[in-house]
Amino acid sequence: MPRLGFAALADLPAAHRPLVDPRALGTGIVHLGIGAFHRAHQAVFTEEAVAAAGGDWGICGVTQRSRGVIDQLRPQDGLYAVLVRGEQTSVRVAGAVRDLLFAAEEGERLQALLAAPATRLVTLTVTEKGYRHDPATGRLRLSDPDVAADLAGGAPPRTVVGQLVRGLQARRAADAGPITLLSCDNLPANGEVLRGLVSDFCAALPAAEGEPLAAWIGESVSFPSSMVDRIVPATTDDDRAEAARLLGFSDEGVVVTEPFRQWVVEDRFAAGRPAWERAGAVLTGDVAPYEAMKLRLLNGSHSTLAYLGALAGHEHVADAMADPGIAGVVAHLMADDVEPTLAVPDGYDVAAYQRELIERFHNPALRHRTVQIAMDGTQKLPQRLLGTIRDRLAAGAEPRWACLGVAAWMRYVWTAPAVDDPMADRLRTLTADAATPRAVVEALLSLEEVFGAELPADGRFRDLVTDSLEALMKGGVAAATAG
Ligand code: CS2
Repeated sequence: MPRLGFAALADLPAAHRPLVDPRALGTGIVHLGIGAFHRAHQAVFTEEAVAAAGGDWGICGVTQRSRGVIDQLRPQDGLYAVLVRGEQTSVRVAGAVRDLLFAAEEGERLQALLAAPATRLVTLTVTEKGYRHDPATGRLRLSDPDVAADLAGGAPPRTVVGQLVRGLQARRAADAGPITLLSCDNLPANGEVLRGLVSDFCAALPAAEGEPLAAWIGESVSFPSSMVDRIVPATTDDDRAEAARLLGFSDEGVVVTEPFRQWVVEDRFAAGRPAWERAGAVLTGDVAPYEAMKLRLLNGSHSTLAYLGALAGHEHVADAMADPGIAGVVAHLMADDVEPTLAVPDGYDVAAYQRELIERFHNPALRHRTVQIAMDGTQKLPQRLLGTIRDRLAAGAEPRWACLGVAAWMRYVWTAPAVDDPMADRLRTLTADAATPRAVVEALLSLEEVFGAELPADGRFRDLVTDSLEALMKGGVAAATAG
C-alpha cells in the first residue's frame, strides 16, 4: 500500500483531505513535544483557524529524545490522519504540521528557528516532568544535572527551559521581535509556571548575561496560560490498520481520539496568533477557573480510575468504568470532593460537565490504557488530587474519595512490578522496608516535592489515606470502593 504524503493528496476523497493546502502554508509556530496529543488537539484547532481566517501558522514539531515521530512523519511530508472514535468513526488527514525537528541532533537549527522573525509563537506539550520543576514550589530544579549543563552552556541545551532561554537569547541578539510562549500542559497556571522557570534560569546565569536578557523577556515575551482537553490514547496497530483501510494509504503517524475537544486560552499574545476562536477555542482573560475544573474533575478522576483500574486488573479506562465500585468512586469524587472546591465560571453547568465526563470515560471505542495514565504519578498528584484535598480539609470536610485516589497510587507504586515515574528509584527505596500500610503512608508522605510540608502533618489526611490503603490491602479494590 502506498504511504501517505503530498503525492497522495489528489487521490484522497475530499472529506479526508486537509482543510488547508499544506504545500502553501508557511511556518509560524514552533511546537515543543510533538506527541499524539498535540497532533490531535492544537494542530487540529490551528488548521481549522487557518482554513477560516488565513495566516502563516504552519507548525514545526520538535521532539526531544526519541526520533520516533520524525521517522513517522518526515517520509509523509508531515501529514498524518486523525481518527475520531465516537458513535461513528471518522478520519481526516491533518495538514498544519509543516516541518519536524529532532532536538537531540538538531539543537542549532532549533535555536535558529526560535530566533527567526517568522516564528511568532512557541507552544509546548512536554508533559509535567518536562518542566524540570519542583511541583510543590514551582521552582526550577537547579540541582538537575541537565539544567546545570544548560546553564553552563557550550553545548546545545537539553532541557525545555534551557532551549527556550537560549533561543530567546539568540532572538534578542538577532533583534527578531516579540514572541509568545504558550504552555499547553496539564499544570495549573501553566503560563505563569513557565514564566517563573524562564526567570529562574535567567537568574542563575551570570548577572551580566542574565539580567539584560530577563529585562528583554519582560518587555518582549508573553506567557499566556491555557487549558487543553481531548482524550488521546496511544495509537495501536489496529488503529493504523483501520486508518489505512479508510484512506487507502498507509500512515505511520495516525492519531486516535474522541469527538470532544476543548481549548481555553488566555488572550495575551505578544506577536499575534491563529484565529483559534474560529475553530471553537475560548479566548478569555482568566483561564484559572477552567483549569481547576478540568484538572480536578477530569484528570483527578482519570488518575484515580487509572490506579484503581490497574490494581483491579482492568486494562482500559472503559473497562474500569464498567466496574460499578470504581464508577461510583469517580462520581463521588467529582460531586462530593471536587465540586465544592471550584469557582465555576458564570453560566457554566458543572453538573452537565460531570455527566459528560462520565460518558467520555465510558467511550468503548477508545482503548485508553490505565497504565498509560498511571505513569508519572509524582508529577500529577499535586494538581489532580492534592489541591482538592487541601481545600476540603481547610473547609473542615473529609475528602475521602480523593484520599482513596492517593491511597490507590501508594498501593500501585508499592506493589506494581514496574513503575514509570521520574522518581521511581526513590519510590522504590522509600517503600522497600515498609511492612504495613501505615509505614507505606509515612514513607511516601515524606516526599516533600510532591506533598509539601503541611499536608503530611495533618492527621486527618494521614488517617484517611491510611484507612483506604488498609482497605485496599485487606479486601482489594472491591472492598475499598464498596461505598
Ligand atoms: C490523562 C490525560 O494521561 C493522562 O494523565 O489524564 O492525558 C488526559 O487524557 C487529558 O488531559 C485529557 O484532556
